[in-house]
Amino acid sequence: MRIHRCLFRPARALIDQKLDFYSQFNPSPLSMKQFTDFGQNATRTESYLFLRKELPVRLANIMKEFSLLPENLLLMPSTRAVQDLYCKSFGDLMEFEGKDANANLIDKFTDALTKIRNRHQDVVMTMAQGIMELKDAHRIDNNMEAYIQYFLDRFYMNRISIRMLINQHTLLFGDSINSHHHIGCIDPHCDIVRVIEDAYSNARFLCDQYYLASPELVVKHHNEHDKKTKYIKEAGKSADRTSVSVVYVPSHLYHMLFELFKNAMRAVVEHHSNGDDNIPPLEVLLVKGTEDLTIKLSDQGGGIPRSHMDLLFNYMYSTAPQPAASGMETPPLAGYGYGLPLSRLYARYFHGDLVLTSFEGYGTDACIFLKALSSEANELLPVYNKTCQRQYSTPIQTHDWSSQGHSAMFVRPFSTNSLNKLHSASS
Ligand code: P4A
Repeated sequence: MRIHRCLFRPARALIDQKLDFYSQFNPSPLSMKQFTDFGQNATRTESYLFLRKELPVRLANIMKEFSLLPENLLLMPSTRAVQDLYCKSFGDLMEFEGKDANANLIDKFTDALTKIRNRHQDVVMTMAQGIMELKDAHRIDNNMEAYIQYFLDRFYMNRISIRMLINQHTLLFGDSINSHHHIGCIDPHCDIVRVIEDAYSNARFLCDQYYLASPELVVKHHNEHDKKTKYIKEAGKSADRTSVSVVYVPSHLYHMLFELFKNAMRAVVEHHSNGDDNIPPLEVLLVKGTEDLTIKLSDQGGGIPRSHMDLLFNYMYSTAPQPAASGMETPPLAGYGYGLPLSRLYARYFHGDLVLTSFEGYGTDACIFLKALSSEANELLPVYNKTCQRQYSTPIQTHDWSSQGHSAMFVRPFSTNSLNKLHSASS
């Protein structure tokens, strides 16, 4: 169970020992409310003391899990490069272990975090590269594919969480001027309609450029929960626009919506490309209940067969050579990147979800669910433990349903995704 070669640090053995130590701790998930309270009240010393332990814990948890991947994959140059990055960053953080907080040291710590964030900028692409290297070199069986799917969901979720922690610290305590009313990267009054319109208009721009046509947008919202007084005040400020707001990271929401709008536009425009009929609009329904905030995006893009649904979230299936690398023009709405699986992770990160329901022959509904209450929006984090270790040594279930059907559902019965299992296992 070694972590492959840490090129940059002479003290390999020491790093391995520290990894063993920090991986014994479970990550401490924070709620959105804790993030905002912390952001408003904590000192940079408190932030330093928390992160000095929490970041190594989160890194160590995922690095140990990384090393459980099939050896074939770990031997690929790109996968090794990613492991080396993690090793280096973990080593950087070890420099601060046990050192007393003083202004100078915390400055250095903040710089180190910025360096780590930049160093890991391209990790998603490099991992995808590693998968392509594996595809080229080896046949990938169903087990291997399941391990990789399970791992990448957890690896990217861990990455999202680490970047969130780093961003909070650097935005709150770094040199940059903190923008208006935001708390780090959190908007305590994230205006959902504004983000919807923003994502729509940017996706529409790409769509118009490529197809010379795009669907209109109709937003319906229903705000049962927010106080009527606030409702009226905001409506008075800007004509007929009412607001639905939530404590959230606008960039995460934008990422999800932009992805869903691109997919919907592509499906709708291609489905109605005969030119005869008009392009039907995209419809968004926005609802804030007492527990959930729901954003439903409905399109009439013809939908996709049920048997195809799982593939939309499958990393192996979605890992294809980048068109840009081959010198061809990049189709701007080209999907099948990691757009959907990563968007679903963003939704799940704070205990929400992203669900697609398609009606083949008609269109697709994409729903984003978010927690309406910041006290319930806890980070969902992968934990390195016995249950997780077992995933990498247990072959996928053999069929206990007849498997002559052509539905992907029955190719690998009921193992659509790992996070569902995680939810049901812990409850
Ligand atoms: N029908 N429905 C969708 C797609 C088709 C769809 C589609 C052909 C498939 C691949 C793709 C983009 C669209 C949709 C909304 C979604 C997802 C898929 O959120 O209408 O490239 C990624």
